Amino acid sequence: MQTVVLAAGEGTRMRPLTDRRPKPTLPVADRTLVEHVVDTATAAGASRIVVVVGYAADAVRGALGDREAVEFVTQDRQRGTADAVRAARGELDDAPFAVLNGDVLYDRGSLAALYDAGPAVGACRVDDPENYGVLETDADGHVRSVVEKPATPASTLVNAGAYVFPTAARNWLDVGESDRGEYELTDVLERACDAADVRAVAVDRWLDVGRPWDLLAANEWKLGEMERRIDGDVHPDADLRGSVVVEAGATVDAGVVIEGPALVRAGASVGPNAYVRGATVVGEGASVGHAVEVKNSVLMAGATVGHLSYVGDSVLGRDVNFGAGTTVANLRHDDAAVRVRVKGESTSTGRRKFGVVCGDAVKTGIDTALNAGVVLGAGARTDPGETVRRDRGR
Ligand code: TTP
Repeated sequence: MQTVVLAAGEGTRMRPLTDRRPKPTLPVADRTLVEHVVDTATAAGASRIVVVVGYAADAVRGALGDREAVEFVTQDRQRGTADAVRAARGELDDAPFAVLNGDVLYDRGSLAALYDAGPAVGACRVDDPENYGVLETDADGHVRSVVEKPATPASTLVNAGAYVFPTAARNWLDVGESDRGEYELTDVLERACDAADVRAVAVDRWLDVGRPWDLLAANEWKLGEMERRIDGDVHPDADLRGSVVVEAGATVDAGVVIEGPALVRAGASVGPNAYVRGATVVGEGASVGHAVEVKNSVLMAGATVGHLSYVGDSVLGRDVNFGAGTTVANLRHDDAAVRVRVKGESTSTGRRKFGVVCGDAVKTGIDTALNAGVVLGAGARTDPGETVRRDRGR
């Protein structure tokens, strides 16, 4: 099945992590987000993959450059998902085609079922359908309508953003502008539902990686699929428990405890006497110092956490430098879900435990305390001994 992967967006809700790179190139376990999408599609039966690039196109091309089945087309301006597929139209063979978002993870089995089903849309049951495109189906499981974010949803079945369109849909991409000024693929889907029997195919597992805390969930998922592998230099007094991966060129020093799933990437160093646990990635060349605890966090390449620090449920961008004794709070006194500002709006992460988000090259002074939900923009600084309660440098 020829497959179009949409990867031209900027990922504004993911800022500041996308200030210096496009969202599809954010790290998820041992590769980038868009590599997972492409690799899962290939494993599910995608024959050729046309990736639509736009914002920071070279970075996306670079991430996927060595995959033979992949071709690229450019969407000049990000004017919507139907417009993005339009950019790929000239490359499509005269045959049905699939469309996947470059920032949504699916399980392989569900994608394979979607590919087999003919005209189809991936569908999921959710508790809050009013936040999604709601699918109305008939008794045979065919989609009758798609309603975007309805006040009173007709069902709990929602559009999971994966489609197989019939050949003729190449001619249905020229939809009108939507109320929010975009050319939307859901309008193409509506047209397909009118013209053909479009099946709703249940998706077992999917994850839309839109906000910073979704990146933690994405890493939790993909780290959980990794098998234990120790290729790096591990001191005999270190204790690696469960599915821990230490890549060649990484160092784990004496007295370190790592509880899997965890990944220590090439060139990284951990310890001595550090504690790493719960779905953590220590990125390429990153450093976790003496007596540091890191829990359920993503440390991107080159990030350094100085001695006697604590990092929990957090995302640290490239080359972040935490001064010694930096402490992250990841739980509120009232036990409510931690909130984070996304595009200026306070938004619930839905997580009781969530720490901080740091853009690239943030530096904290020694003994900085960072409150739960704080976001530090790329290059932001804190003073020694400072308690940071509000976002900075965004
Ligand atoms: P969105 O999630 O709507 O956009 P985005 O990824 O840029 O993120 P944000 O809303 O935070 O700014 O897009 C869904 C997918 O479609 C995503 O993989 C990007 C892709 N896309 C394009 O390729 N071209 C476009 O014009 C748009 C709007 C999205």
